[in-house]
Amino acid sequence: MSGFAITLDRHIVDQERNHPEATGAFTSLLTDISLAAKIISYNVNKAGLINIVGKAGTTNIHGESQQKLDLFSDEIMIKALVHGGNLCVLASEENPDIIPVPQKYPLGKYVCCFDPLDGSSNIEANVSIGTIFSIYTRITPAGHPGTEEDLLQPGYKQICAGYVIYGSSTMMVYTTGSGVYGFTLDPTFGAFVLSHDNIKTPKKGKIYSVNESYFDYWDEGMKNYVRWAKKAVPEDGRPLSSRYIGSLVADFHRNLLYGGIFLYPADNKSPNRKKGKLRLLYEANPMAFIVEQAGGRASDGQKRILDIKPLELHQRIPLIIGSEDDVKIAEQFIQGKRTE
Ligand code: AHM
Ligand code: MG
Repeated sequence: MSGFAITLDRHIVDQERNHPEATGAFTSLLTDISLAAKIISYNVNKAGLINIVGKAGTTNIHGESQQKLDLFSDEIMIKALVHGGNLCVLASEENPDIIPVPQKYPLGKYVCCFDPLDGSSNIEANVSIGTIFSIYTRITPAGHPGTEEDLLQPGYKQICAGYVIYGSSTMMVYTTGSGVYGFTLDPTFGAFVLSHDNIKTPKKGKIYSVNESYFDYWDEGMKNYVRWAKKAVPEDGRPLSSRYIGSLVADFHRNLLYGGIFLYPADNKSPNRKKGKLRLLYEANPMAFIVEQAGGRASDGQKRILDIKPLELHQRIPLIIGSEDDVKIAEQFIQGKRTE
């Protein structure tokens, strides 16, 4: 290897240097997130060996059964992030309410939303899962605890978003609004090392990722899009290939690198799925920020995800995300502007 490996810590410092007003708090916050990621990664890797897989016997606000590793990861994220004096309030997919910073710690100017362990229903099958996070600057006055208002900002106000994928290797992918960078955890010395510089997603892909078992519950536009995607028209690259892991971080990461589209639309399977399944704050917004920075596109089928003003912490949103051309075509079908 020529030169010195670029570690995540070094990369973050370089990014912060581009902002003369920066105080180092942002670097410190991302370092805390990467520490939590290493601890979660270590435990995910040895999950089968210790009594940490399986259901915890509780459900979250969405009525979904919580896994022991969900709760463990949630606790690790909170403990790693609240002590540093960088945050004023947090929100997690696994917690019904906002998470205040305990009084014994100083308050900071940032706000963090996260999904501690996305795709956790796949844990026992050893499928890749991940942690997703999103950072904003507070909008309420400094010196007081942050409020829900700080957390309910539209996605375009994110100053940073990222995910950690616990796969065949552990990777962190993040953006601060000037490109997308991927770092692989080198287990020999415990550092994330730059492995994917300035990631750009292909303008058009060959993959569509969707849980097609909900086909009968979709509206006609969505059905027409999937009919179109699977139709054999070799001259325009169809049929697209179907790939669906059922773990957003893994499906998104593959499509980001190879090109393609991921869809989790609304369906009428049950009343709480009228806006899809995925959450705006913890899943859609961070992934939308990343994909746009990589040259892709994200919408709910009608509007850009990043322009949507959240109304509640656990708001669900249909998510159509990936290569620009593919997402544009899906939007045309969903909006009824084309049927074939
Ligand atoms: P989770 O946050 O409870 O893990 O749920 C989100 C996951 C995503 O990772 C994935 O894209 C989706 O749920 C899969 O849902 P389905 O099983 O309905 O296809
Ligand atoms: Mg999730």
